[in-house]
Amino acid sequence: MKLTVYPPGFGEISGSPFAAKAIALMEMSGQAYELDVNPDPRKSPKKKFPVLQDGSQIIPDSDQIRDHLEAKYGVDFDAGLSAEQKAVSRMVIRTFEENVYFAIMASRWMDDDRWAVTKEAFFAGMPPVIGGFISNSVRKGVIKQCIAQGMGRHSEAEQVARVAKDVDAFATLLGDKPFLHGDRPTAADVSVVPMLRAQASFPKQNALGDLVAQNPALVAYIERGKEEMYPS
Ligand SMILES: N[C@@H](CCC(=O)N[C@@H](CS)C(=O)NCC(=O)O)C(=O)O
Repeated sequence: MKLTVYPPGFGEISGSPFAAKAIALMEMSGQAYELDVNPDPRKSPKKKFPVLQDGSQIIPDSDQIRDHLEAKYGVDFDAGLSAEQKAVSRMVIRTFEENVYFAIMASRWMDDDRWAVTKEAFFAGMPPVIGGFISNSVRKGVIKQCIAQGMGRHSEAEQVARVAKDVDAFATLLGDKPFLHGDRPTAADVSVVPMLRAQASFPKQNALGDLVAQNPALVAYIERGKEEMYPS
C-alpha cells in the first residue's frame, strides 16, 4: 500500500493532523505500506490528503482509510470496547475533526503573521514562482473552508474559547487513564493525539497550543500517543 501525506511540519511527522492520523492508522494496522510525501493535494480525488492506494483501489479520507483497513484486513481499531465506548469515541472524533480542526486551520492560515510561519514550514522547499502560486491557491481554499464551516467567522478569542471547552471536555473524559478508553490507544486517540499535537506544535502566538501546554495530563497524553502510535 502507498499512503500519500503532506511533508513533516512544526516538528511533527506530518504538518497535517489528518495525515498524521492516517500514518498512525497504518502503523497500528500492522500492514506493510510506503509513505509518499507530497505538498500539493490539487490532483488527489478530494483535493485533500491523506490518500491511500491499495493495488488499484484509491481511498481518500482518513475515515475511509480506517474503514478500508477494518473491512479488508480485519483490523479493529476499537477492539474490546463496549457499544457505549465506541459511541463516545465517534462523538470525540467528530468534535476534534469537525470543530477543533477548523480552529487550527483558521489560526495557521488566516492570520497574516502566522501564515508567514505556515508558508515557510509547508512550502519553503518549492521553487519560488510555482511555490508561491501553489501556496496562495491552497491558502485561498483553506480560508474559504474555514469561512464556510463557520469557525473562520469568529474572532480568534471566540475560536480559542470554543476549543477550550472541547479540550477541557476531552481532558475530563481522559481523566488519569493513559488513553481515552484504557491502557491502549483506540480510534479516538488516533484522531485526537494528532489534533492536540497540531495545536501544541505551532511555534508562534499560539493560544490554541497553550490550552494543551497548560494541562500536564494532556502534555503527557500527546507524548504517550506519539510513542505508541507513530513510527519510531
Ligand atoms: N476528512 C478528511 C480531511 C482531510 C483534510 O482536511 N486534509 C487537509 C490537510 S489537514 C487538506 O488536504 N487540505 C487541503 C485543502 O483543503 O486544500 C480526512 O479525514 O482525511
